[in-house]
Amino acid sequence: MSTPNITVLATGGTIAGEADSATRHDYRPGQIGIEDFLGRVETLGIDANLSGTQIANIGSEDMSPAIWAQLHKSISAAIEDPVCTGVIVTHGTDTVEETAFLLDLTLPTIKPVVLVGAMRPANAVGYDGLRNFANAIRVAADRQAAGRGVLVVMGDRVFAARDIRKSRTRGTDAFQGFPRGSVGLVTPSALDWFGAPWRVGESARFPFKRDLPDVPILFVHAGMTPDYVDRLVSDNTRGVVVAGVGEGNMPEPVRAALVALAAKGMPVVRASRLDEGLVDREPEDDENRFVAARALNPQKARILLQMLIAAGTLDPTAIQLEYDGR
Ligand code: DAS
Repeated sequence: MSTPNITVLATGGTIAGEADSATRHDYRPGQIGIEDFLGRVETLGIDANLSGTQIANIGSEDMSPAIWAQLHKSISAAIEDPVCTGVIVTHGTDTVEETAFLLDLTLPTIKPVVLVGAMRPANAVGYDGLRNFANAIRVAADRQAAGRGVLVVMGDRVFAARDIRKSRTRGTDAFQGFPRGSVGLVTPSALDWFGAPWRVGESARFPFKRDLPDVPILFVHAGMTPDYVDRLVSDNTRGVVVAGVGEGNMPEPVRAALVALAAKGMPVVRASRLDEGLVDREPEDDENRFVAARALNPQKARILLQMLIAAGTLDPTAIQLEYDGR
């Protein structure tokens, strides 16, 4: 195999974070610049040409549409560059699932695009960033990665953007896939895929748009009253995602308030606040004009709804088809 040419786009996060000592719990994400980081990677002696660009250096809680726009532009340019074999994006772990899913919806599946992060800062004992990055190189250099959409590499596992979710606040085993688990296992010296690529050569499902419509998430809890809906929805709101209890459920008065919004043409998607919350359609959804999020968690259901509304898709039946699809 010839030496792969990988474009590395850095956005910050714990993988580029530093603490005051190797054992302190508190640290600052986004401290190490891309040149410094790639210098550390070089010491691993991996056979790959890496060219880095600093897109941002933030904790991913501050990820924004402006940074997404820059990232999308840089990845698109790299994908079109015949020299580039694959792309790696370093990213904080808190919102990596949202960035990965947004990119998955708006990039073609021609070359591998792999997001990677770390749970421990660069100078912490047991730093996982370099290993995760070495694994990401292995994935980004693999031709078979290309038809699997945007991927995320964490803790020796490869996840598809649609499935991945951060499920733990601590420890290096902090991610899970749902409804599929991981789609591959990776180490710096081996890569095993579970199954064949499924979206080979497909074009982007949605055009990238920096300005997406306002779609808030209503996090349901016991004792919720309908005035929460009024407080959440403003004149700018174009759709609502419900992080419902159980299988996308909510108190009856809250449901009635949302039915009134849906009757006026505002898309309402029922997701679940549970970590593995598959939400199917229920008989009342037809009459209520509600959509079921299926396996997407609320934060991903929100991104898909923003894309659909931006594309002018407002009909609940048409929206449902997108949530049913892969
Ligand atoms: N500080 C968080 C972030 O940037 C955590 C992390 O990267 O692990 O998302």
